[in-house]
Amino acid sequence: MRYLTAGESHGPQLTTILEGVPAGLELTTEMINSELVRRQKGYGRGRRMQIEKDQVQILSGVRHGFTLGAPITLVVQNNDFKHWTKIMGADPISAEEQEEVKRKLTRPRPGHADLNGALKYGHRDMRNVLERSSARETTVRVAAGAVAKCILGELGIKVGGHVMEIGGVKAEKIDYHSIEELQEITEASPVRCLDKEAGEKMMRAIDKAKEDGDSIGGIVEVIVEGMPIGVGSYVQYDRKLEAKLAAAVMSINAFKGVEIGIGFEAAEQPGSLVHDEILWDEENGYTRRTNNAGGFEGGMTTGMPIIIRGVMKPIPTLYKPLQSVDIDTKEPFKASIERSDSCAVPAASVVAESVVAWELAEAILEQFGHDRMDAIKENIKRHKEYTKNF
Ligand code: EPS
Repeated sequence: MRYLTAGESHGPQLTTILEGVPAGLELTTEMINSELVRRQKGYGRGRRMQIEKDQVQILSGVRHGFTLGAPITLVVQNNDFKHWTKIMGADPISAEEQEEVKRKLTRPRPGHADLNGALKYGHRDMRNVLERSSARETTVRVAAGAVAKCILGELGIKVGGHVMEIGGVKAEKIDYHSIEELQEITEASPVRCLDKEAGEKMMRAIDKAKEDGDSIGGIVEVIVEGMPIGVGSYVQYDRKLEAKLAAAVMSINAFKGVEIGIGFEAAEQPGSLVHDEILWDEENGYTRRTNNAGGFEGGMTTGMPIIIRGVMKPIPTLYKPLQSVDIDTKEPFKASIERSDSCAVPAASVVAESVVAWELAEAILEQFGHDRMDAIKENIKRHKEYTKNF
């Protein structure tokens, strides 16, 4: 299974084509829209989110609520495009129109893709970079992730996510009994935080950043329950599922680091406290006493919950000006902007769930078959029996 996305932030629409989704998967517009809505919510977003009301159109590969096995095309219109038709149109515009448009960007924002992207592709107008590097693209990554979640859901694999930290405010570790309970609590929190008190403090931190014309980042965690044992492989570097997940999370806009299980904390502990002891019982087969490995050993799943965290840096588009250089005049300047989010960590937690779901669904299909959902279900059932009695 693979997918590509296309589309600019202020262009007409975002598109993704999903290739290799098995036939016979229940999939509706509503199932995808409910995920798009989750990404759009979240305390700290700017005015753009009031303009957009993301709704997917399924343009191929699905008929009467079930996938056909054919490529699935998903599109989401950008409502904001109506304000940008001249600036973002595909066809050439006249000199007078260019004069009218006048939105050439020559002042790179520190922390954004602007300068490196302009140098790489030779764009003197950095709008050509920012339009595609914008996190608006994550809309269709969430749409793709929604399809992956449907695949996992039919196989009894559940994905949840939450925000652990925003702008230095850390959530206390709160126990939850099931992914459903985690989802219920985080859905009710404007910052997707399990710890209500910390959530309030996070909102105040976002207010403060906004007042100061600044932005703040944070840490999100994704948890996946129900993965069969032994998905992924140790035999080749590019088949290690843990590495694929890390790459997927790192590919989210503004993400700068990933941890699995206890992650960096493993450096501080002896092996006897880090490694998860192996148990066996008739009902559950092989399990672990602890889950410090976050569901992975040797690039393969252990059958324990997958736990992966990612850190998002503060958004680089700031009201508070930072020093930069105009690429036309080479003069220094201090940039200020028209519109930005002060914090997009809650939205990023939904994106993280989506990209993790995609990688896991892809790994499942690679191991258990690509064509039909009913055959994949059978194969997994057999595999579970096999591993239990191994
Ligand atoms: C973004 C800048 C803002 C965000 C945008 C990502 O958009 P604009 O430049 O139109 O104000 O709102 O995020 C989204 C539109 C979205 O759907 O998440 C950026 O530069 O990355």
